[in-house]
Order: sequence, then C-alpha cells, then structure tokens
Amino acid sequence: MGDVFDFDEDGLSSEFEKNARIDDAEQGTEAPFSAGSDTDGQGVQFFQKFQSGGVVSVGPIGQRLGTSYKVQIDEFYDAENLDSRSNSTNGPVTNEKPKSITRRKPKIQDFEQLKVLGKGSYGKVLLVKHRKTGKLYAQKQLQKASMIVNAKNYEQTLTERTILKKVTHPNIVKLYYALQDFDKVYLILEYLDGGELFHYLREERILSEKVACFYVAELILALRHLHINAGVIYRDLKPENCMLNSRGHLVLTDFGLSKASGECRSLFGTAEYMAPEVIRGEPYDSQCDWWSLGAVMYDMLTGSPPFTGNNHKRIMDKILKQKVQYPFYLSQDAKDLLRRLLNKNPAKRINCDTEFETVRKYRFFRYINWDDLEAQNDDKLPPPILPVITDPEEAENFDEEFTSMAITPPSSPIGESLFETIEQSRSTSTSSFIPIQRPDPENSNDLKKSVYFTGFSYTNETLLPR
Ligand code: ISQ
Repeated sequence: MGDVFDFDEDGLSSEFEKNARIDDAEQGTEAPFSAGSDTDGQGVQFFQKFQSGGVVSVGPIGQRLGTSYKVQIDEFYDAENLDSRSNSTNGPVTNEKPKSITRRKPKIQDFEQLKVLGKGSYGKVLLVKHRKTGKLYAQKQLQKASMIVNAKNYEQTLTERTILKKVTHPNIVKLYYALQDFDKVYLILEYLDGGELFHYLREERILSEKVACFYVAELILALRHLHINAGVIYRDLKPENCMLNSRGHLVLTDFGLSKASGECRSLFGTAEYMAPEVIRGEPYDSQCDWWSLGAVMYDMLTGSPPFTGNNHKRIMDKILKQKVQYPFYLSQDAKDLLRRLLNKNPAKRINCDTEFETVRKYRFFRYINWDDLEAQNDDKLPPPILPVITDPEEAENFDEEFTSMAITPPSSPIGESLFETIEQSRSTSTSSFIPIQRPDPENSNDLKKSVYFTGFSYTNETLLPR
C-alpha cells in the first residue's frame, strides 16, 4: 500500500532519510511527536491519538538529528477505501492486499500559479491551475524555514494536513494533495471561488435572520461532523474561516489550530470569538466551538462580535466579565439561541452535538429543512447568496489587495531532477525555475528541513478522477 501514496520523493533524498524510511516501513511503530520546546505538550497527545490515521511522527526535535527515526508511511487513511473499492469492483471481498496503483506523483510544477488569494501569518494562499486538467485549486504555501524557527507553525501545518486527510464533508474544505519542494510545503485545497462569507457581510453590514440561519445551520453540520466523526475540536471558528463555494454553500477552511478532541488547555484562536474557558486557561473541550458559533452568529446578525475592544486584553476581559448585550432589533428566536450558545459556563451551554434534536427544532431554524440542508438539495433549499463568478480564474470575490499582487515562481524540485533543472536553466535562460541549492547533508539546517517534512507529501486518491 505504501506505494499508492506519495512518500516524499519530492526531494527528500539524503541517506539520512532513506534510513528513516527503512526503519519505518518495517516496523510501523513510532516515537511520540513533539514540536520542540515551544509545544504545550499536547502535541504528543494529538499525534499519538492520530497514529492510526496515518500520521507521520519523527520523534522529538532534540533527538531527531543523528538518531534513527521511525517514520510511518501514509498508508492507513485510504487503505480501507481502496480495499473496499477494489473488492467491490473486482469480485468477492477478500483479505488480500490490493495491488498497488501506479500513478505519477503530482509535482508542484504541475500547477500554474495564477493569483494570490490571501496572505496570513501562515504564509500565502494562491489560485493555481493544474496544467493538464485545467482544474483550479487553492494552494496554501508555507515556508519550511519559518516553520523550523517557529515550531508551532510546523505543528499547525501537520495538524491541518492530518485533519483534512481524515475529514470528508461538504462543508469542510477538501485536501487533494500535500506536496513539498526544498523550501516550502504546499496544501492543494478545494478552490472556494465565492470568497469569504464575511466579505458579503461587511458589504451588507448585517444579514437578515432568514439568511443567517442557513449559514449557522451549515456551521452546525460542519462542527458536528468534526466533533462526532473526526474527534476534532475546531477551536478557531471566526468569520475569515467561513468561505463560500460557487453554489453559495459555506465551507470551513483553516485547520491549523484544530485539535484532537479531549481536554485541551492551550490558549489558541482569535480573541473576539474565543470561549471564556479557553481564555481562563481552564481545561476545555468541544463546547468551546459552540461559544464561537454564538459569537459568529452574533456578528452576522449585528455587524460585530459580542465583545470588542482595541486590544486583546480588553476583549478577553469583557468576554470573561461582561454580560452580552442584545440589540433591540434581534428577534426573540435569535436571542433565544444566542443566549444558549453564549453561556459563559460550558457545562450550561447548549451542546449541538448531543442536543441536536432539540436544536434543529428551534424556531430560529424554522426556514431550514435539515434533510435538504444535509443533502445540499439546492432546488428545495437554495443557499441565500449566490456568488457572482464570471470567470473563476479572475478570483473576483477575493480582495484586490491580494489578487493584484505579483506571483513569485515556485522553486525547483529536489533530487536528481533538480540538477537537470539547473543544467537546463544554465543552458536556456528562458526557464522560469529559480535554481536552488541541493540540500547539503553536512548543513544542519538543510538536514532539519528534510527530516522535518519526511512523510508530508500526500495524494488523496479518493478525490482523484478515476
Ligand atoms: C480555498 N479557496 C480559496 C481560498 C482559500 C483560503 C484558505 C483555504 C482554502 C481556500
């Protein structure tokens, strides 16, 4: 099965990593992951939990260099699907391992970079086009160097890749590939050409309750799926992470701050939408997402989150101490749901996972037929905003501040092909590749870059055309 999945041939070719792979492939057990001294310790818990999800674990940073690593091959995620697929199409169910599928590994150069869609602390998101199929994707790029300096970035990227690999839901962004070259890692994601939901909200200032209830209901479906089926707390629900696809459905993006369910303690997320228990540093669980949903819903209906201020401390103080004010124009139905979500005591806050049958019957959701919503039956329950998309390549629903930015070409792949590329670029001055140096096994920084990202690459076989 290992050969079905990308396994780092993009550039990880040092002796060091070859050794790592051999270890791994043979044993399939691994050292607990820790993202260095900067971690809160919960990374260990997270990665242990997800071992059976095909997560890579390369051992604590301090022990990485010069020791042998057990690096798990990305084999579990799709193994069952592939098994059942091959069984269902090729006769009776057997316990035999499926024959390996040989598919050319995607390379970053297979994608033409068209526009910048956004920029954040994580790096950049670009609109890219697959050269052969013409299909458009959003490509999230992160610099390896910054991730090595900032271990949290690194942990977040692996977290995002890991979670998106295991989650399939129409209201959660799809991950198609995880790729890398020498200095960057790339997530090739579903392109959500409707842009941010809150781009529409800021234009309109507030959404009507009839419009807002559709998005609140879609958010409930997405969060429930994460909590119940994937065992993940989203933790970072905020307007920027709610995007619209071309049909107008809400899709959650950005899983860098998500966490395996259970008890968490670290302070994460965006202040305005953060639950009181998270701010207090108390242990928290998936209830924190229902608070954030309340804060986002409040924002949709009033034009700003329930607690605002010009610095984080002020906002956090208010979240802990101030009572939520409900403007006169909110209906009783909206206030009723908001009060249940924005309850400072997580034990008294509504739990939309366990109390879903109650929640779905709230009057606030009277316009929603939940079966149609789940089935995305647009004829019966059309999304309230249909994004205007004249040409998806124009990314017209994204901020011009980004889409007008110049694109910098990707660096070359690593390994032998790099040398071909460099030779070609020497002889043909028209090459768009920027030659980069081959990783130097004597250079500890290069070594770190390679070792860190062993096993990062990934192809989601379930989403590829057959
Ligand atoms: C998908 N489409 C457009 C922009 C995006 C930003 C982040 C994650 C996914 C995206």
